[in-house]
Amino acid sequence: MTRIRSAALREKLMQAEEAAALIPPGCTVGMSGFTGSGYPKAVPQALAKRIEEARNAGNPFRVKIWTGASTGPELDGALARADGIEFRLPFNSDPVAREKINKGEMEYLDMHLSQVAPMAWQGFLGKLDVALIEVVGITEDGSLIPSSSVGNSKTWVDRADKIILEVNNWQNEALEGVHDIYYGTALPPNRVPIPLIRPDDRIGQTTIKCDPSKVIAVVETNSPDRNLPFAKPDGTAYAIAGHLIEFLEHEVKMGRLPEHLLPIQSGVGNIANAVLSGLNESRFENLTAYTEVIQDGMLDMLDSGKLRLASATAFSLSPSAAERMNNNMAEYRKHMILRPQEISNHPELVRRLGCIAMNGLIEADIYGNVNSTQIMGSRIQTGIGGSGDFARNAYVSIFMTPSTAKDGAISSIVPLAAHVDHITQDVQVIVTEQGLADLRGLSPKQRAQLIIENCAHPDYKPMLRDYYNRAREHSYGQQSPCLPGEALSWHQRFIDTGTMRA
Ligand code: 0RQ
Repeated sequence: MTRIRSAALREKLMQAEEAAALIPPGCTVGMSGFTGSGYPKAVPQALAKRIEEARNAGNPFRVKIWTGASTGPELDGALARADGIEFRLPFNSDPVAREKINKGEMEYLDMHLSQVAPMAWQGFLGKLDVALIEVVGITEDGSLIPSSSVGNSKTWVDRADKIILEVNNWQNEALEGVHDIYYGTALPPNRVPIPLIRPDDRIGQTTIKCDPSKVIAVVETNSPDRNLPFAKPDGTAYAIAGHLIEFLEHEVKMGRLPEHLLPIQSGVGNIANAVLSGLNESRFENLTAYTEVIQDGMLDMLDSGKLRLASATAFSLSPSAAERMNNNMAEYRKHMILRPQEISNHPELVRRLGCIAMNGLIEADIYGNVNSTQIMGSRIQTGIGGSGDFARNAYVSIFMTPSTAKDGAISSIVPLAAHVDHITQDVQVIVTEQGLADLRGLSPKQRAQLIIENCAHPDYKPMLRDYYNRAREHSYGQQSPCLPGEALSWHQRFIDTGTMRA
């Protein structure tokens, strides 16, 4: 049976090339997709081809792209390679797009993911011309069944002048019913509390409402989500996970966390994924997740039964895990809810539920300010993503990282972060393979000593101690002792010599 149950929308069926031809040069396209799942695959590639042909014919054009978060090589990769993206928000992990951004050839707005939909509604982002959304199917009345991510799809469908749909036959139809699309958000002064009290609560409907008169094309596809595989957890990752689990066990013992913990949030990246593997082997059970993405590690926890329920906005799975999820959707769907990212990352809900936030970082300074995004202060890696949504509002906000990067040439603990995404007040625990620093209730100087002693790599610890001691002597003030002329010299040394080592 066709997945396009609406007869009216079946009439809009066409090839990807024909649909791409309906996207006007210079326009803004709001696409589905979040961390490599549920993004449109055929029309973006056809659009990239059209852009290349136009450039060869001497009529270059580019478009502005909004998404949920990162997508896949068929979208960001293809369009960036064609030099077709003028402006991009709110998150990217595609290597080609990253290179263009870091060369200054593409504008990129890196946003808190929970704020994208509200800001679009507030009118702060400008006009949205076209929504291009991957779905699992279309119901009789033209409502949309989202696929492996929800992201900002609801908002793009509501806000765009025109809509193009990709119905992906690869996605398992059992996804129908997994989603919870909440329609109760409003702009101030009419905003009301969001009625979600437990991670399991369903507060919306399973489909996205869609005005069929706005739909200009429907394209059928049959392609898997394509995400990068995670690095296999190594000794460093296991050591980080070990310190973290010991900390959580201690918190339970002290009566500061309940036996089954509180809903966990786990960020993107290899380290966050490895920590989930550690949790899967821990004594904790009957856990819940109120998080942004369901990664491989969470899938393993669902398999083992350690995780009772995962609420998220998307999957972020390696190719093999995506196949596993897709083939066993009928079982997994009993334990999952996918929501719009405005809700999965909502500060009100993160605070109410008391999420345990666990996110990766690029570098932290000795006072606990965290840089999640910009290497040496200027080169983007991915983006802040949802880490800020969770870190500021979490019950306990944990950041984790190997103590060095690039084979030891870079210390992840530095005198001063070269860029700050999370201020010290939003960072309560820092973990490296060296150890854990519980910063709660500590002043800046107390924090500095603990971070240096517990988290820094032995190669850099003497340098950090030396810097800190001299800052205690010579700093302009003694609240957060600092030597401004020297504090960023570690980064400059790396840029000049390829290592932070003195
Ligand atoms: O680079 O791939 O070239 O080798 O950064 O580093 O150690 O594999 O760590 O995969 O856990 O990612 C912060 C990027 C960590 C991630 C970050 C280089 C390192 C490597 C990856 P290579 P690792 P992870 C909600 C949460 C922001 C978004 C977020 C992230 C690459 O956690 O994107 O938290 N966070 N979202 O070599 C130079 C340093 C470095 C460094 C690492 N100090 N200097 N390079 N790297 N530290 C979910 C969502 O928002 C969707």
